[in-house]
Amino acid sequence: MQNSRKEPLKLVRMLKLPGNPEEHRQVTFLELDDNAPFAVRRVYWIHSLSAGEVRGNHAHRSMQQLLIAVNGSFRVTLDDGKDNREFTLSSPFQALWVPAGLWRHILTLADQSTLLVLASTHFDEADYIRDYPAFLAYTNAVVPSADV
Ligand code: T46
Repeated sequence: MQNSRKEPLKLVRMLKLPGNPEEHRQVTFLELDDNAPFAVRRVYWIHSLSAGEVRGNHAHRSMQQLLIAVNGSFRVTLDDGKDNREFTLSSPFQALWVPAGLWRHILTLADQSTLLVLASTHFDEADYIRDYPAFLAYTNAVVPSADV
């Protein structure tokens, strides 16, 4: 099993991306074979965001993601139905790996923020759980697995 549904909150990682952080000729890159924890099938970006704007408020059944604040900053809260962890995304040199099975709440902290998302699957509305009580029922129904 590629992505344990048992304790996905423990799998969350902030990855440091390679690049040139010097003031001139700044660049960040991600060699997909080496730096991505899954095969990337889709890329999208959420842009023109204003401070205080909230995105997310849903979970994915199977999709994994890397979240990168290419501009501005975000507070990302990940919730497994029992516990939660908060992360601040404020540098293009960071990527937050979000495994499947976590409720995400994404608060924009600065005007004109842009969040780049690398996803493990094509778009499929059936992969979303957009209702929190339904998410809690889903997490409680997960059969414990020894796989990671
Ligand atoms: C996520 C967070 C971080 C598509 O048709 N195709 C796509 O690839 C995407 C990403 C969205 N859509 C449609 C689905 C909705 O009707 O665009 C509309 C807005 O999407 P949503 O309300 O899900 O937007 P966010 O910003 O709350 O969530 C998005 C992603 O959907 C989601 O996977 O984890 O970014």
